[in-house]
Amino acid sequence: PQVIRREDYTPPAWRVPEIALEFDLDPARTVVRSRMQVERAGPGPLKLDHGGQQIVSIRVDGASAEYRDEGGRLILDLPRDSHAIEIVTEISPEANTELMGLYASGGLLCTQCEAEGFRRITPFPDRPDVLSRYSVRMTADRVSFPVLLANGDRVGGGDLPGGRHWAEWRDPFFKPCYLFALVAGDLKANRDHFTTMSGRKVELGIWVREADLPKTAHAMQALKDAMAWDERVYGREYDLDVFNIVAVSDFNFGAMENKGLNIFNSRYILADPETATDADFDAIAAVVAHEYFHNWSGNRVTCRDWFQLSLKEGLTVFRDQQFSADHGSAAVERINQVRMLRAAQFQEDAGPLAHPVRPDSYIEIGNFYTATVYNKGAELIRMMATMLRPERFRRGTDLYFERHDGQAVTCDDFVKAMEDGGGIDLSQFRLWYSQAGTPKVKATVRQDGQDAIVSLEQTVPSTPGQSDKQPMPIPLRMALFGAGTGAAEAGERLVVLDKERADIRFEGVGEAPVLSINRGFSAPVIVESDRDAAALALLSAHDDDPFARYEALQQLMLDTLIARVEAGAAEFAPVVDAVRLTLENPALDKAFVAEAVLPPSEAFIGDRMATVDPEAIHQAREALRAELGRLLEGQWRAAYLGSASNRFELTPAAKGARRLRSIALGFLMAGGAEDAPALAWDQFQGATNMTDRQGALAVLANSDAAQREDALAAFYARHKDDALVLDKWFTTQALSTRADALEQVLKLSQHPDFTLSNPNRARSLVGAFSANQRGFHSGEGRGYRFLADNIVALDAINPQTAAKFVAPLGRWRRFGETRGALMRAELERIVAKPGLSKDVFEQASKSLI
Ligand code: DPP
Ligand code: ZN
Repeated sequence: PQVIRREDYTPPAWRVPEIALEFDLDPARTVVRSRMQVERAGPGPLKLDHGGQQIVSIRVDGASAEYRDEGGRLILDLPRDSHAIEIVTEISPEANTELMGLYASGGLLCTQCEAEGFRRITPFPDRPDVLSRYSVRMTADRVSFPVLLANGDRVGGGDLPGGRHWAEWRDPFFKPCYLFALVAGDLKANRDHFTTMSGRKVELGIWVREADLPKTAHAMQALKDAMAWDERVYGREYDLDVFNIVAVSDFNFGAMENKGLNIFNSRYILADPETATDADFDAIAAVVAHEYFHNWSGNRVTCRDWFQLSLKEGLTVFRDQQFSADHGSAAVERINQVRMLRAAQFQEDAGPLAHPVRPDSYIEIGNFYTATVYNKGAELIRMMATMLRPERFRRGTDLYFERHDGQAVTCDDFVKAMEDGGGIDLSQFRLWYSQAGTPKVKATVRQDGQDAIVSLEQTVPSTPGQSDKQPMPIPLRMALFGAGTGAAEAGERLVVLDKERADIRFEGVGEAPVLSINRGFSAPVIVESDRDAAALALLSAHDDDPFARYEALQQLMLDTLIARVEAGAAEFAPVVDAVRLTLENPALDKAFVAEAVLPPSEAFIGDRMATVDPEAIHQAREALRAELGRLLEGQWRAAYLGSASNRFELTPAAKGARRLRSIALGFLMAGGAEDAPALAWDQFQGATNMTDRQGALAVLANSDAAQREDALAAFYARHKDDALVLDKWFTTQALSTRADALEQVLKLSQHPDFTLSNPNRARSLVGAFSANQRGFHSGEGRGYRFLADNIVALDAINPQTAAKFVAPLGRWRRFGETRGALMRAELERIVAKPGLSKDVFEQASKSLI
């Protein structure tokens, strides 16, 4: 397959200022007529990407035209500087299992065009730097498809003979074709409105199947909150008279920011207390906000080419993170963001698929919707914001939006706007966009008379294709605390480590102070320090930065668990004491306590070890959980009973209480409290909301309790008709920490409700299981074979989603010789498969290197 390189970028030879599309919609056979006005922008023929659909006719200025087909591209040599092109094609939405382009989902017809799906609808220069004004006319059966939606505003519609009807939409804004969307179906709207800061009224609609209407209130509130927030925090106002969202059940991504017509995976819209957990509610608000924010960071200002994907995604993730922090517990939000970054992005950065935030090459762009582009990209924006401080950061974003409105630009254009608007030199900072790999910072403290000197040293590891790295500017928020007292010795300072080494002097501090570093996780790096258990315990009890406090306890647990795995023994006492103090500290809120007392995940422990022994890690972590459960039984019981709720509320306090309740239950179970299984069963049975019910189910599913089977069966019986909840049933079992998880998963893959053709369901079992470190690596390679079999099977249906499942096999170097060889063998088997998609080929072949 062909490799696309960033350095080969050339501007398009032809612009397409206007396009009028006509869809004669039918699930089996849809006719698409495209009329484009094209204008020459440079030398060369007109190149139209196409997705292999049937071409009925191509006419240039009214006459049938000559064209050649060069590997998926139609080439038209055009004599003049401006032409009218008309193309008629035929597509079959119901045969489209890739879910890219126009496809059918649960009786609806809908589109997904990012990144390169538009070409599967009609031949077009399918690249984000070709901006057009769209008008869209749809005709369809009136009974099956009473609602017809597209981007922009509805400008007309009416009935037609033969039981059909039509509607026409126009979008006044220039946009790239990846933001095109249409939806046809039997949908009902939750309608509301929002008045913008300049007093314009915007009609809002969330379109779902009628039965799902009661589950749209939370998403609607999130949308209105997001609209108000973007005005307040970034000065960004919405620009059309309508904003529609549609929920569909078959979707490759989480959601899509099409101009004025967002299309969502239903899991990020539908929620009520009976079927959605608190985490689901939070994810819905975050994704609704994310897609809405794209209207400026992505749509008004878009990407020049797909190498610049982080321009819109990194910035928009950062914006949705800020939104979530402002609407909940900022500390817990940050903890969750970092947990996610470490679980997905640090692993990616440390493996064969490592790539810079702005990649240099790809085979299939679908493979670059990654944690690096999204989440590390967001951390880059955060570092700039930290160095600039809020006011100058805002001047930078104002300049960015003003300067580039209506343009398709690069990551470098964003950085330049930050420099010009914020007044800062970011020349060296640009390395963060081009160098892959997670930097390591070594930090040590020594005394120098009355002063303390913090010595910092950075290294950036080599990654595939990048061996020689330069030092990057790393903004580190740090402070010092008195060793005996825990009192602040030196107030917080922002130090930018921009060389390989630096010594930072803190003047006039007491004896042997304790270093608090990377507070708030100010930089996406791994810090290695020589802080011992006592120092970490001190920070865990006294640090005034909540993230640093969380981090200290995590580090203490991590050091302890690694020592346990490596040396076979380690003192648990310091961890037990630190957890006790955290549980007994009345100044801490429950949401924070719940996150702080959780030991690092098995995968995260593995990431810090040279060779991962999943079973040893599991045993060590379980031993710690058992000890904590046993020795702090009274505290867990108090936390459990003190967190009962009688009324469902979505406040941070109520959510924190529910979280702590299920975590306390888990520790009581781990500690072997005799009544724990009964408590779990009672919580499961008596739950008035999904958070409590699933929390109890997970505790039981991980246990040998007699109630386990009953709980799983009851959950299934109660929710079997709700696909999103049934996904949870699969996931809970796929993530089970029990020794038989693999056997259970193999069985579940034969369950009548399991299917690969729905991406959510595929992810709920296959994707979830590959993240279960103990289960996936058990069974002498049978877990690997299960994953590979499913990748190959799914590749025939939906290559983009299949390719997302490859990464866990690519971690073969980390799991020792025996496991490594078995993992490699599966990758080789995948690569050898005839007819493999380029999506899976790229991920599997790169994973072998
Ligand atoms: N652009 C989408 C998002 O991340 C993904 N297709 O919002
Ligand atoms: Zn996005």
